Amino acid sequence: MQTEKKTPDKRAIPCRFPIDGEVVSFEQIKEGHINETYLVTTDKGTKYILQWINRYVFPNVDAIMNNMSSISAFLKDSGERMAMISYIDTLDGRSYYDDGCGGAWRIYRFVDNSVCLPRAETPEQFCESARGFGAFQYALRDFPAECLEETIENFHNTADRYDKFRAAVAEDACGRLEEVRREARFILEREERACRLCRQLDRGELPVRATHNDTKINNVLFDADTGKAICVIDLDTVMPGLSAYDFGDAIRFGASTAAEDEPELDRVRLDLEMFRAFTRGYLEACPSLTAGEVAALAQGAYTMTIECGMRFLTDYLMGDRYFSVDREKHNLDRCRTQLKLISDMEEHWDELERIVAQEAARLSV
Ligand code: GN1
Ligand code: MG
Repeated sequence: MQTEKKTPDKRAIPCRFPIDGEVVSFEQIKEGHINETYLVTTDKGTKYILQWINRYVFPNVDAIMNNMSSISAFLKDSGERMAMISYIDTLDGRSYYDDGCGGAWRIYRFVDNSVCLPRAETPEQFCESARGFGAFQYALRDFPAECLEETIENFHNTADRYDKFRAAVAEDACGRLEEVRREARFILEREERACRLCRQLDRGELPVRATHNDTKINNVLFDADTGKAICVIDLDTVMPGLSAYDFGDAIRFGASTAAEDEPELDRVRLDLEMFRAFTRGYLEACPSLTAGEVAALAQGAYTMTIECGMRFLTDYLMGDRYFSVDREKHNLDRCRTQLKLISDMEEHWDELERIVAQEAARLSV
């Protein structure tokens, strides 16, 4: 017998936590492709951020929550002045609420006077976001990364992403391959170059750090008055990784002249001024990077961009099961912007390397 799929009453979820007052408003914040986020306000005027965690993507919610508590504990013990959001336990003392319909929910107090930017409008803003991510990396420089659980296995293992991509191409589950042959070829031809960081990692040439791994600018909270970065959010993918991943993922999103899903590819370019601004902020805020890590930053931008393009295309081939989509071919449009950025990076490669070297030199004199 078929059982009906239950859906929870979302507005009732906040009452599972010790919130201050009665819920008077409940609005969805449309950011991010994976989890669902809501701004909840009570009659006392207290605001909270409530999140539904996508368990298709994050099957091990306990791992996420454990990683976050070990990081918070480390920052507290080491006396680092790095602000972090703290989740509120449920009324029965759990770190998240299981709604019995397959959903996991967690909540934190909205950070007063903070704003989240969907994109950087100026190099100064982008530089400030880099200071936020750089400060996070710096605060965790001595954190034993191996203590963190991998919340998504092989998340930035580019070689493994290639294997999954090839499997999706071979299966062509939705009959979409014909339409994307050009993009698929573009990605496959660049495998050696895309996987350079993986190989450096295997050879032990780069230190494994506790990294954020999802460094879009909308994962930084800024002070609404001063414009300064307050803290980084969306810590679900904090895992052992490379500093170049954090640098690179931020670049692929924030140094593009257009939105990640811009269908008009002529509008998509890599903005070198933005690239420089992010490099400057990141290096300033994270002076603990080794020379090898600094030398790997431009490659981080390349790897994260092609990897993300490949992930979008893999999902498109598999029927849009991972990233949420708002329109037909949404993942294909997203893939194409990333590949356009890759062409731009190839064209300006020497310049990218030069900018990183110049910004590093600027700090060491
Ligand atoms: C996802 O949901 P959001 O926007 O924070 C994805 C990132 C991608 C990004 C592309 C857990 O992040 O890896 O870079 O979309 N997060 C996960 O915009 O897969
Ligand atoms: Mg996010």
